Amino acid sequence: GRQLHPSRRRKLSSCSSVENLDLVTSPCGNESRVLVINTGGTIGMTLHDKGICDGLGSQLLLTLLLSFAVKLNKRIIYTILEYSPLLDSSNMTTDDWGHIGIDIEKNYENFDGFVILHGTDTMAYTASALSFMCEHLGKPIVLTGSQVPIYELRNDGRDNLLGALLIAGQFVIPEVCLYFYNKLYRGNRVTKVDAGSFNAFTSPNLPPLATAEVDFKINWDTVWRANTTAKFQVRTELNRNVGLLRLFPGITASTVRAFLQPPMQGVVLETYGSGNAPDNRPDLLEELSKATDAGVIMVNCTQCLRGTVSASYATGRVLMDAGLLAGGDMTPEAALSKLSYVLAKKELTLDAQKKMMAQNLRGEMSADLEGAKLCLSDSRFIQVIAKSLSVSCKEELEAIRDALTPSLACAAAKIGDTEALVALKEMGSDLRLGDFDGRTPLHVAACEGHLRLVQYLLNQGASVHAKDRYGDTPLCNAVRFRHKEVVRLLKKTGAHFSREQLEEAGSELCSLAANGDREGLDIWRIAGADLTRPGYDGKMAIEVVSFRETWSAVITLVSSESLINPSSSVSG
Ligand code: ASN
Repeated sequence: GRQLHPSRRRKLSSCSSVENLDLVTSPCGNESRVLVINTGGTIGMTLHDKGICDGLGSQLLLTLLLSFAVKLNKRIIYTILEYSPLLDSSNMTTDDWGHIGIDIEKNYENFDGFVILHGTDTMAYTASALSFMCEHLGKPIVLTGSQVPIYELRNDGRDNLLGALLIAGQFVIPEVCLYFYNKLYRGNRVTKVDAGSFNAFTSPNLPPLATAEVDFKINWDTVWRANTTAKFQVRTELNRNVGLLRLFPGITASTVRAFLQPPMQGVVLETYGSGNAPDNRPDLLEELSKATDAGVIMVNCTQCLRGTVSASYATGRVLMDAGLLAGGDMTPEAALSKLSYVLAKKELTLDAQKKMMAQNLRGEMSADLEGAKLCLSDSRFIQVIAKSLSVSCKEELEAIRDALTPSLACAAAKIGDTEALVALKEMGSDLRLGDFDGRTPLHVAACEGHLRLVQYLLNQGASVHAKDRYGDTPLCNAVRFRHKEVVRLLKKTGAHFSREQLEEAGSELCSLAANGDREGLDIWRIAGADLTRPGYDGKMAIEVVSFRETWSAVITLVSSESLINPSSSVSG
């Protein structure tokens, strides 16, 4: 059975052959699942007399893709959820963002990644909004679409879709991203810059997260690291009383006044250059001050495509004086949707909302990192290695670092040496990376039960969804080695078993029950296993508790909330 929750607006693609597609099969047991949500846009449209309209549906999209032969060492299963009606993205509203958010939340635990097919016109807005709405995201969400419908001979839809599908199925990039024309961008950094080119998007202030050449090159240093141990959730409430106001020479105070009237609560002011506005226009500045005094949150973003607002010009300072917040290098799309998200948090005071607006929440603005980055050559460790191998150039040093440090980090995690991990991190190593078997320091720390270290790694952005070459996550490891507190912490951070793991758990549970292994059963329960899941012979764990064994196993099973009919099972 599908785990999807169709509603009136959303339905699964009606063709069952498309519902689950194995893009690649391989002898390796490692497998991942991707949910494709088709919202509409040019990518699936056909040409009619009246112009481009109508959705072709996901069936054709994926049928086209099946002609691709891809060589991967894992199997990716795609499931499609198609909205009805399919929308041109110009027709989308904040409600549609909410629907997408709800669908991702409902299906979060059943999939390793998500692809959203979307029209290009407002894709940057949707990507920005989803990036804020998705709190504590641990899996990739990749938006894509195309300039030319996929059914046309020359089109960009096929490449964009295939790239997005492969990225979402292969890499744990815990961000809302946008994939277009061979590049993966952070969703809240993009803007549409070209109506007639396949290269329609750019990310002016942040390099791409990945590029698709012969291989995908992931820029792991840029990928966002979650730094909390909280579970994924989607905030669908958004405040619609927000707006974008672009300054232009000669703008009148009455235009500004009219724009800032209630119920306006949040405004992105698009200013000149590095955040400048006229400092010889008291009438204008007064309108802005009046609005901020009345509680409207105003953010200063530049009209320039690239660059950041700075307070070094007098013409920029006047806006600070008028109560505007500096928007750094945020795109107007990101600033607007951030306002919409923050203003909907009614539990926060106005000051707390302003503070939140000024913070970097999802990598939407660059932090001032001056002096914060430790140079690779500062590291004693690297210096010693570099000397003994007689290398000196930065690229060689980095290659050595990247080859050695994942294994070193795993070794440090094994013995619970947080200091060694801190040192490795300071010299630029990425603690999220896996060794030759795809085992990350978090896997190792989970096996060993080093709770503090697990917490540290999670704070450093380690992914609870990382799979080693055997398909095991840190949660599987912690359960296997029975580290209850680690299991609790990983669960709290959003770790969960995959659908297959849950399906296969029945036999393991039965064998634990047969041995009267209460502790074993208990840890599976904490980790989220369903204790009523039957084993390979159709029996539930409760039915195989041996008479010889203690009653404790029975007690564990009976006290499990998930047990359907405890009284009849026990009395039997
Ligand atoms: N109008 C279309 C849309 O945004 C443009 C496209 O997808 N290329 O839905």
